[in-house]
Amino acid sequence: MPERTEAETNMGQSEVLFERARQVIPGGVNSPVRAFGSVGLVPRFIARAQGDRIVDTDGREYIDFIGSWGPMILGHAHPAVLESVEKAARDGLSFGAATEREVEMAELICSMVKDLDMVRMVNSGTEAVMSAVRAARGFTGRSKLIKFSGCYHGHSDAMLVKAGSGVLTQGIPGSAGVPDGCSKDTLTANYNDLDSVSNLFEANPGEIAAVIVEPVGANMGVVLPEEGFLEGLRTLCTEHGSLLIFDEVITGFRLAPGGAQEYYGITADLVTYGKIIGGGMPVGAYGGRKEIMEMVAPAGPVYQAGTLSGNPVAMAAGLAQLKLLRDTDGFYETLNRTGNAFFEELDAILTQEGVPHCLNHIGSLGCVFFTGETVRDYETANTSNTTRFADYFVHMLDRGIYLAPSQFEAMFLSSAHTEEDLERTLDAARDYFRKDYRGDD
Ligand code: KE4
Repeated sequence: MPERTEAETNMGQSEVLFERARQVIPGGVNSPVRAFGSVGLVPRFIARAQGDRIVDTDGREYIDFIGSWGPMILGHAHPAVLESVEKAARDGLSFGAATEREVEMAELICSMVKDLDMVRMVNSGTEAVMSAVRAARGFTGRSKLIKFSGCYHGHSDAMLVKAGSGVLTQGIPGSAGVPDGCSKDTLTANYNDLDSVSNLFEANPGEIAAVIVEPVGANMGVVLPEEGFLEGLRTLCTEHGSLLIFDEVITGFRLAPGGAQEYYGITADLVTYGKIIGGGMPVGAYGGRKEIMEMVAPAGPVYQAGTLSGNPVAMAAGLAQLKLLRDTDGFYETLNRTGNAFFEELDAILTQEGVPHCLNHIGSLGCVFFTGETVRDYETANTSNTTRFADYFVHMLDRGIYLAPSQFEAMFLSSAHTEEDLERTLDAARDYFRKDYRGDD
């Protein structure tokens, strides 16, 4: 029996909770990526978090590089966000009626994103994408959709075709329970391969409602758009009368106040948001120019609804977070500079220790692939040595560094990550790669 690592030994309360959870929750978790399946460990059950730290139910503290998969760009339990939530909650949790905070939220988002006329609040990124696709189909009168292998756009039926994130982590092409009728109109192209997109347009003339893309792939690990890729999608969609949908559930309000649209200087026809705009509460949104968004009920014939959409407490969290991002001088310059420096240093360690790797990063998002290939799409992402990744993950967890428990996710930095904690993380990585690759003890 191989010796158990500290991570395997220190399971304690998480193991007890996981055993209980598996009796009453499928797989013991409410989202597959939390299950630690691909790294072969009992998932850590988290008790609380503050800043860049999370604490598990055994009282063990970690430097957190998941940040709830993106929302915690200011770090956990930011006082201004908590205060805003507490204040809103005292006035009631939900009314099922219009509130001022929803108007303020829509105005704030539209003021931060150039050319965005209108948004509709929903409760998750999945809902945002599902609704944006429906609006695109309603606006164009067309049915077909192009997505990219390895991109993940939530779990609505039409999106579970060669998807990323947990689908890719589990190595499954899609999902059971999705009838052909729901996915036959979803065509898949290759990321960073404009020919694969134009071929689909040529083969389906006048039938493509939209192209949906993660402007930075962050669900097959991090994969950056190559020069001309996003511009090419913009041109193809315009030429063919199709809508370009930027799924900015991760990149929105992370790369820049205006997200990837601002960062790359490209205007999509529809954009989806989630994560950061909720400040940690369940929020999603989709938006675009007025002529498209006024297709959405009750203004137009595209139906979409939600009991808790625009929930006042969730709006309070999102408003507090977005206002801090907008009003903090140099926030994005500082965060992106810190992120670039951190990932460049990690890259240098891997290179210095002679580790075959590809480290893709942009601002506060990054990912290490254990492959000698340049990772530029789903196929090359899949050349990564996931066994090596799992070993690296366990080592880092033992050293109190909480990475995403899957090769096909991203590391998320926040403004709460201290220089000291980033240095500690680099030291842990240096030890691993030196020990593991050089045999040093
Ligand atoms: P949610 O429905 O999970 O709020 O958002 C779906 C979604 C849509 N679009 C993009 C680009 C996304 O990254 C996501 C969700 N991201 C994953 C992490 N890779 C959520 C984590 C999870 O599934 O638990």
